[in-house]
Amino acid sequence: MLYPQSNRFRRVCSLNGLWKFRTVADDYLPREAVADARLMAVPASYNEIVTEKPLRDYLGKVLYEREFSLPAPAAGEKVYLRIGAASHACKVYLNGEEAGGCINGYFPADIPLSLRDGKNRLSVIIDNRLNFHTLPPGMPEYGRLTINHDFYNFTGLHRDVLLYSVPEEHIEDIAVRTVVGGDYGKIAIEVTPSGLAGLRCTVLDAEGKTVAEGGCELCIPRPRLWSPQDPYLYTVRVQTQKDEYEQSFGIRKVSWDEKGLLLNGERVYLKGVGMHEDFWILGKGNNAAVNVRDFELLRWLGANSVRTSHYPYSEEFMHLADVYGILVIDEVPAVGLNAWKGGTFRPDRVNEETRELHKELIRLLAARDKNHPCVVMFSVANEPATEEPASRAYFEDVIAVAREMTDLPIMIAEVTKFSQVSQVADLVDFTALNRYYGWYEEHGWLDYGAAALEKELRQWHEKYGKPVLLTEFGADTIEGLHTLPSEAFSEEYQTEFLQETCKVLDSLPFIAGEHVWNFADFKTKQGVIRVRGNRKGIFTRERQPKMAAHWLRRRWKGENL
Ligand code: BDP
Repeated sequence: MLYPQSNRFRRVCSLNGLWKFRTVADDYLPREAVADARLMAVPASYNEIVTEKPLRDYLGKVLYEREFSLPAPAAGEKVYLRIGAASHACKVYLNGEEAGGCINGYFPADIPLSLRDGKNRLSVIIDNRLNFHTLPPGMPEYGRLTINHDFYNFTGLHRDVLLYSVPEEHIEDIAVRTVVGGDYGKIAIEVTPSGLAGLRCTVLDAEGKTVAEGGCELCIPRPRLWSPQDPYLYTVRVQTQKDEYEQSFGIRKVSWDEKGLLLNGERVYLKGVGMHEDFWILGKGNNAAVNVRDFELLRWLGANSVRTSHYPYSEEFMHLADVYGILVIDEVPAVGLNAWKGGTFRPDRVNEETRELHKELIRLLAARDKNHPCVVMFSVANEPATEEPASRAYFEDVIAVAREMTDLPIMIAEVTKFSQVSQVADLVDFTALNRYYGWYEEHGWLDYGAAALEKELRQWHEKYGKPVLLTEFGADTIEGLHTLPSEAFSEEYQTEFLQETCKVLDSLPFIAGEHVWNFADFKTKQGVIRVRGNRKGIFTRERQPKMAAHWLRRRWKGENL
């Protein structure tokens, strides 16, 4: 699974822009060119673009369609369609014939196309309904969708749609494995398929100078290691007789002990945020400007890490994390596996079928992100109902697959209280807790909240002996609302909430990091506790700082700013 790239053997052509769009019935097949369509932007969700409420909240199938033509292909050249992500599942048709599809809303799909001369008609049918065998799960009832995850059910072609060509005998995949030791960095480059004629690898430094060349086993003397302080990237140019691809990578070593994470042998305390792919009008549409703004803000904050809560983010985002030196906890879209009345892990709900998909998505994520030095941990779920006995067998299986795929540490963000007893706490490497003392509990009482938090953190650590990450803590805050003394929803309250929580964290030696919930305000389903979405952002949805962001910046930069 290589990101499309153009060079003397490969071509990439973007299909982003304006597509025809409409809702369609469940049995619709795109035999003819669509009639009665309107225009829709790609990549974007359609929900915040349209003005009609029934369409914004529509549940069912929608069609995206457009025509394109390409110059005649070279002999043997193959053309693929890359859909960066379509939420939640899609089927792709070329000239009315089914060509492939995506199995989940947060992963890329590469679909081979047999083009005809002249104009080709591409139709993508997206279904935004969730059920107990999708991730995240949901329950459509009476034309509405019940979801137990806290972000809007955005729908659309969310990431870039590209056409790309590769030569007949082409490089399908590249995995760069690095080993750091003493004065050298050993690099093993695994190229798929094996046995391509004339295979040759060249490692270039950031200035484009060759530092190693030859076969697939190379050695770089005195390598410059990748880290948040120095996010140094190398590139390997893989050449065969018929093809070529340049893959960036970093050299770094991740390990961990009972106190937390180590990068290149040095302790790193995680300072950062949980995020969302979410912005005005675009919804979950990938946008380079928003992505770069987000990384500029992370740098401004002095953050060193993020969690891709609650699903894999775009490949473009992951590349920026490599470049900006932001460590990533990579999360699969297993969110909302809790709070179902009558239980979650049941034969008729989140069951074997869900588990098989969950395992497949872990495989896909590890495969997609294997060459990103930014990824330092995998999160296999957010807040599942781990107090249910049946969650044990489910996660034993899921985590076993994650262990096959990666040597990196594995966590589950837990909402289960210590007193409820998590059935999976011993299976993971880090205890990761999402806690809202002072907000959902002890609301308005920061001192009681802090005491309750400290007690619970100590209990988890005493029992399981693992490093503890506070993966979520935060308070909804309406920007511009000020109160003295502080009161919930004011900027003062958010700042004090973070200050009191951080005092607790600073007093405990086993805390491995803190991730504030959330980086920015984001859209959710409507609800009595949501004033135009979740407002726990330290930045507003337009990415301007609230008071708390200034305080965090001082804390994380450790400077007297
Ligand atoms: C946590 C969830 C997160 C929510 C947050 C909240 O992990 O997705 O947005 O609560 O309620 O439980 O703000």
